[in-house]
Amino acid sequence: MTLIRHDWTREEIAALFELPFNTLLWQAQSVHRQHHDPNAVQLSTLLSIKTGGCAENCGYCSQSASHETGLKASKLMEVDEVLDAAREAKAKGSERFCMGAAWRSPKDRDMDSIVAMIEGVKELGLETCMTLGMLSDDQTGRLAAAGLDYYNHNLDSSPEYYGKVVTTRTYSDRLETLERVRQAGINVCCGGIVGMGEDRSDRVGFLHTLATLPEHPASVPINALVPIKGTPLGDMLAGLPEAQIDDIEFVRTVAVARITMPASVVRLSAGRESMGEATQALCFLAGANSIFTGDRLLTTGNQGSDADGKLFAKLGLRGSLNDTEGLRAIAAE
Ligand code: SAM
Ligand code: DTB
Ligand code: SF4
Repeated sequence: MTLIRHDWTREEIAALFELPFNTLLWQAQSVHRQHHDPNAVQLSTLLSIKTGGCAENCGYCSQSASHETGLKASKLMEVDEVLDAAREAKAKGSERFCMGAAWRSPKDRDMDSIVAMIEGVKELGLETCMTLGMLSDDQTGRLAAAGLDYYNHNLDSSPEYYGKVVTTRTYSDRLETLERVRQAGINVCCGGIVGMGEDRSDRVGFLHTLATLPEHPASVPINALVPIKGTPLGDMLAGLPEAQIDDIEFVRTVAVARITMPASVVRLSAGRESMGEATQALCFLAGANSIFTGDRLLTTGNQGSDADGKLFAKLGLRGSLNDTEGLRAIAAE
């Protein structure tokens, strides 16, 4: 087993990015095989349980009240509606149900419904994940007591680039919630977005932050920016197409995440719809072992199960019911 390190330097991570592509992929695949089944991919399904009208101003997001994206805001969904969607996700083979709310942080009055959603989804035999924004100690305790399996809270970029992405909160705010979640014993899901106009040194800084956390996140989503009209970053990309992440650079980012966080499950997340099959196949070779299934992410489209089924058949991949080895390795650190 490769050693799980938390003392990566930026120079070491930059040097990984600079390796010849074949060497990088070989290293990533070697690390991957020591910690994970190389042909199993964890399957998660997303649902937006509360859409739009968010007080934060994340430059990529369709759901911020600061951006004119034409998205209709809605209230928190009823528990029964959420459970219907979870049942459907399970019937389609998904293993984890990820519920996202467009909040800066939850209101205490919403917590009873949130707890009921977690308990109900767990009863269906699915793993649960929530992403609700910043949490207080009390709210984190309630999520843990309800048995929440994962909390998603992304760092999104390097600390230096963060001010270009969002100004209504700081990187330290994010780190604080992540620490609360970790201390409460909930698995951390934390990653970010590439293709926001950042350069490679920002991608190095982003992965460096993740790989030097006290514990590596159990799950690391790597999103490619989905450009949304009316958002600052979506509009930036429309006027500057060369800022779009290059496919090979995206695969490199996945490979470096795999090498620096060997036991984590790395998710090939938003942006798959505009990636060809060959790029996705390279991501799996580079160590990605999770995807979002279904034809919706939160507010935008996703590749959908027909295309996924075809791709998995071509590549001989299968859904993994629980990558327990990766999780055990993190727990044993
Ligand atoms: N409000 C919560 C929060 O910010 O933590 C949860 C929902 S938020 C939509 C979850 C994550 O989705 C963001 O941190 C970001 O990484 C990702 N995301 C949102 N919009 C995206 C886009 N247009 N392209 C790629 N990733 C996106
Ligand atoms: C993550 O890293 N990506 C997911 C999930 N965590 C919550 C969200 C992707 C959202 C893509 C844009 C949208 O559909 O609004
Ligand atoms: Fe709100 Fe989350 Fe969107 Fe930021 S990413 S605007 S916090 S929903």
